[in-house]
Parts: sequence; structure tokens; C-alpha cells
Amino acid sequence: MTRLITEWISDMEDTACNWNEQLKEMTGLGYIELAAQVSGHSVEEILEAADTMKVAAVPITSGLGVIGNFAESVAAITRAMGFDSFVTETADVNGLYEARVKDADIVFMADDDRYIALNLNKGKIGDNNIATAAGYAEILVNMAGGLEGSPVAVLGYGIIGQLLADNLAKAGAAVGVYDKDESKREAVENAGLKWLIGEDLRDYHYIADATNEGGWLTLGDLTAADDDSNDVLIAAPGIPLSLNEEAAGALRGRYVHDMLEIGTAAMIGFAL
Ligand code: 2YJ
Repeated sequence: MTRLITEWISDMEDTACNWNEQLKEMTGLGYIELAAQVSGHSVEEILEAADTMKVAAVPITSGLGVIGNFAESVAAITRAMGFDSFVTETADVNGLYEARVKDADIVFMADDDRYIALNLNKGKIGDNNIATAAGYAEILVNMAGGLEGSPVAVLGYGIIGQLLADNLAKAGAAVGVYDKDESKREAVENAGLKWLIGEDLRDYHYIADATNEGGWLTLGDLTAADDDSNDVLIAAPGIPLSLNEEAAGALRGRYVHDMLEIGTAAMIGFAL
């Protein structure tokens, strides 16, 4: 699980609204639609919640401590969805108390192991791993116009990769898993999924990338030389982005990757 660093999210307060628009253009799903899709709520229900509910982001100091701009970014994303959002002045348990006293309905907080949205009214919870996998799976389904019967390669079989594989299989995709850790093979095959090491990734035009090493995936890994890469679609929650610079340039508009936004928006859906 990658720990975010301030540098990666330093401008999210300025970019959260624009990314919402770009996502809509690329995938048909903005933050609100994503929250609805992953949770079974209607868009109207999410909009109604955004109109009436208050969100607090509580900085958490335990473990490796506060990440500069993390809570502010979470507040910015939920604000871009229409929620009345604020960052508490105090941290940890004191921050949770402050959130409640200031009438927050949903509280976002993260330590080194878990990032959650807790609905204080209903006791419902949105977990970032579950929400991120569900959100990116929806994005791939939407970009592809459905995945029923389509081969999809999931890269990386860690926590998010497993959840992604599960979500994509449920969407009807024929899921294969690519993980350089051979010890994962048994679990992959036990889950009824194909083990892709030794296979040609270029046979897979739909990719869900949940690896956490940057820049290792080249255009040549994904497309044949005579192919114009126009049928490759990638949902990439893995941080940092696996595509190298050339591949990212060539595939612009055909891959979706962000640091926090999609997972956070989807968490709202689960917490309602
Ligand atoms: O409040 C803060 O600023 C920090 N305590 C935030 C810590 C954020 N946590 C992480 O990035 C961990 N890798 C856990 C993320 C789990 C989501 N997959």
C-alpha cells in the first residue's frame, strides 16, 4: 500500500474540480456518478446528501504522522461533490470530537493502514481499499462500454488488485492476473483467474493496474508495433503510475489514474 507524499497532492485543492470534469469526459462518470454507481444509490440520492450533509476531514498523527495537504485534499474532493466540508483544527480523538461538535455527518480519517469515511448518523463506513477498487472497476466498465466476456489483465495482486479482480469478474470480464511474485499464483488460480506471467500482455486491451512501482510499463508491453494503441484502456489506481513517459503520452485520454479523488468520491457512496 503506497503512502502518499505531500508533493503528489500539493495542488489537489486547485485541481479537484477540474479532474471531476475530465473524468466525466473520459469515462462518463464524475465523482457523484461514481459514488452512486459503486454503492447502488441513485445520483439524486448522492446529490441530496451533498446538499444536506457536512463532511469533516480529521488529521491523524499516529504512525508516520500527518501528510501535508492530505486532509485538505479530502475536504476539497468532497467539496467538489457539493458537500459542506472542513478540516478540523485538532487531530486524532480530539479532532473526531471537534467534528461531531461542529455537526459533521461524515468523518474522513486515515492512519498508515486504513483510510475510512465514517457516517456518524448511520454508523456506515466507506473503506478506501474497497471503494478504490469498486470505483476503478466501474471506470473500466464504463470506458469499455461493458466488459461481459472481455479479457482484462489485472496487474498486481495485492489488496487493491484482488478487490479489482473480484469486481471485474463480477462485471463479467475474463480476468487474468499478472504479478511478478510467483507465490501469488496459487491464490490467483484458486480464485478461478488466469495466471498471466509468461503470457503476452498485448493480447489484453483492457488493463487494471494496481502495482506500486512507477514507470515500468512500456508502450511495447501493451501494443504491437503496427498497432496504434487505440483500443487500449487502462484503469490505474496503482501509485506511482506504471506507464513510462512515452506510454503515458501515447495513451493520453485512454488511461485513468489519480492519487486520491476516485477512491474518496467512491467512499462517500459506501458511507451513505
Ligand atoms: O492524517 C494524515 O494526514 C495521515 N495520517 C494520512 C495517512 C494516509 N494513509 C495512507 O496513505 C496509507 N497508505 C493508508 C491508505 C489506505 C488506502 N488504501
